[in-house]
Amino acid sequence: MAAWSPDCNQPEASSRRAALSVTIPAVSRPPIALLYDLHGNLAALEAVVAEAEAAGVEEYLLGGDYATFGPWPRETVEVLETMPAIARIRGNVDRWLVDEPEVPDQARQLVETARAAAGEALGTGLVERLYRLPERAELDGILVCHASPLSDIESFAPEPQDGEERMLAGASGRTILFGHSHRQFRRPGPNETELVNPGSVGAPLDGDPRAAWALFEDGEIGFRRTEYDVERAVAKMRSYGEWAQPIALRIERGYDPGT
Ligand SMILES: [Mn+2]
Repeated sequence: MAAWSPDCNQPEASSRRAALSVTIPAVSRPPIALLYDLHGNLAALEAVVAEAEAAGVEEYLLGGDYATFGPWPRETVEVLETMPAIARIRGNVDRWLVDEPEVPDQARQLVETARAAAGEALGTGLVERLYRLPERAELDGILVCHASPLSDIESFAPEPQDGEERMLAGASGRTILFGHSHRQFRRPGPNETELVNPGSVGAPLDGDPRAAWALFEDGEIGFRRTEYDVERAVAKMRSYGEWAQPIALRIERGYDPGT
């Protein structure tokens, strides 16, 4: 028998292993920041990144809707491109840079104007990059999507709704991470899922204008809110003219003035 072969019956060998087990630190990694629905808000992104870095974050999960409907579409995407991302998925407004938007008639004009402004600011290279991002990702068994596993525009409400199981598209027994509604919440979902929405960095719609995001640390998702220079974002948004005023109001108040 080789000299290195383990033998549990030897008290000497087992005490060596016991000593080793306390000197090797537990495997852990830095927390990951979960950022959804940035919508061209560079001021909010900068504040969130500063807070994330202070919390020890070295990697980000980027959940889609990066440029359109915000004050700094190109500058925001340029910063996001430089950030180390463990996953980077596409949101509906990233898809709408190329595809025809699926929106009701009363919203069509604003959406068309905003997507044209974002597309022009980004240029074809960045539009292509955003359009080609994947729709879903995985993070330690968590299913990562933009609005739901089914769709990038149909999403779960803060309170349970009839028929919402359909939006799981067969997913069960796991955490579903999604954004899109710009409302930070978590609750049990159908099929033994946990539904987690970190909220929106660039345009929260739950009445709190502070940037919303989450920190994934030691297997747990913790919600965060970060104060930033809202007035700087509002002033820049107003500078685009009449069409941008509803967007400026929504950034300023943290809810949609039309609802
Ligand atoms: Mn969206």
